[in-house]
Amino acid sequence: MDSKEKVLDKYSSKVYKNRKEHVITIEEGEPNVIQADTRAIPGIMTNRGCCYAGCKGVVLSPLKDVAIITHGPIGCGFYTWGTRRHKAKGDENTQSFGEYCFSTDMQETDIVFGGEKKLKKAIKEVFEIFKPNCIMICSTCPVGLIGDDIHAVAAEAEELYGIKILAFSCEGYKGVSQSGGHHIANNGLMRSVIGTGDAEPMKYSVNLLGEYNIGGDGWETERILKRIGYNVVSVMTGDGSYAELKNAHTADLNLVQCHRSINYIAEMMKTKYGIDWIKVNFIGLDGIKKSLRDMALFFNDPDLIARTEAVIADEEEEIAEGMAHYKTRLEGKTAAIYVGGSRTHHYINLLKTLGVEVVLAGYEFGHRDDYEGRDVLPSIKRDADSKNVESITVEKDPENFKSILTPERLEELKNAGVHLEEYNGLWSDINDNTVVTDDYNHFETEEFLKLLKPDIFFSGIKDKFLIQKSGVPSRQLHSYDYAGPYAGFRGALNFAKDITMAVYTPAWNLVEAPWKNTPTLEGSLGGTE
Ligand code: CFM
Repeated sequence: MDSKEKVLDKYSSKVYKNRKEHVITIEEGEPNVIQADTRAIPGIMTNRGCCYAGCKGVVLSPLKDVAIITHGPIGCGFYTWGTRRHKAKGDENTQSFGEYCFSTDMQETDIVFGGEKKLKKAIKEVFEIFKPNCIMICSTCPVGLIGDDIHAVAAEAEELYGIKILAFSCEGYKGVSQSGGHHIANNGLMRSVIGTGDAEPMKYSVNLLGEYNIGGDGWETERILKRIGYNVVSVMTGDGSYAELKNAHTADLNLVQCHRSINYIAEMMKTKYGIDWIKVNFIGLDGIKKSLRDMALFFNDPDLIARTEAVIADEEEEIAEGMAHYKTRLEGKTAAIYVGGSRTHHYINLLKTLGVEVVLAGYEFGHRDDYEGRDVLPSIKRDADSKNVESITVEKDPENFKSILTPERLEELKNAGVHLEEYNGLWSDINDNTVVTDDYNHFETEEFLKLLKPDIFFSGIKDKFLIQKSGVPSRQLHSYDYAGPYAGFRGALNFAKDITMAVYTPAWNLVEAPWKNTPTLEGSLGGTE
């Protein structure tokens, strides 16, 4: 392989001017500034999702006891039906609508004459058939364009049926899934759901924020937390529920798994309820161990600390042999990893454990703080594009506010390496000389495949096939290609097994494209004339 410098030189000559600041090589001792969180370029085959995808698909859908009605043409509802694999299970106390897809299925006549009537009818139908405790309405592009007032419909229906009905104006065109969609959904939950429950506070209680239970990740994380003795009040939002989320304000500590989608909610809960947050990572052995130890130190109970160590030792032993085996197969391989706004960071420590070097990394829609760390936040100038991002302010809730750490304890924690309300970003995970691209496109994917020749590519669903067909195996880290869980100790072993199979089965590299061997028409014996 060419040296990294040469690689980027070659690449730079082809890169468009407006992309130059989005593509950098990490250099030791340099500030490593990257351009991020800008709008997708019109006409480009972007890997990103839309505002509706971020609101309905990412944040709200995993709330299992909520019937979510997509107000719009059927395609939007259909595309967000089951594809993300945020698993959910109901029980005798909790309804689960995870298998359903509710939509108003707008037609041309609704676009011309207005869709509010149809929406009212849909709410009535859902209420009468399913009797949910909460209905949410998510609007798609045409709804915003024709001006249906979904909020008025929701308010009227709430009164009529006596259940919670919330509306989200998350029309796809408002922006990228994260910039528009996550914020609209999360802010709605902060405003109307969190803090409305009356459960009693529990000991060692935590909320798991930014964990969406893709392929069962959240279940594996919860299994470990419960084994140690934590009470998980709510998960926001993987296999989560409206019923649990109402009591999220009673937790002692917020654990932030996906920084991109939820950091501002953690901050708001700190302001409003005094709940501290720590950045955790339950993917990869180093990440899990650091997270569990930080949590134990936060609660500072000798029993909890001892149980944490015992569980770590036990879980690690269970997978040790398998991990060592897969490491022998993977050591020295190279990987490219490019996911939405957090997972690139989540997986790098796991890849390192398996001896895999990351040569190309990036996010679809991470912000500069996801790359460079939260210290950079004050210096980020929000541009005109960010006016689409809804932001709300909250105030201290005198009834529910608590502060469980003394200033002395805070200092002790800092000295022990437990940093509350902090995150150092992707830079702290990756090696010098790694190439990083923000919001990369198909053209760049092809270029990097040729230049960096990774052994495996962790991609999204849109770029996956292009990569596979070029002969490089791709595992996509959004829905895990029907596999998982990858979180926790057992998940690490699943991951090691799956990527070993992928690396040693580069199927498209083993076949010759039929047209490469087909004789030209002139030389063909089988011509039709
Ligand atoms: Fe957070 Fe996610 Fe991600 Fe995200 Fe996503 Fe996802 Fe993702 Mo797909 S909330 S930022 S908007 S970790 S759906 S579970 S995998 S792009 S890296």
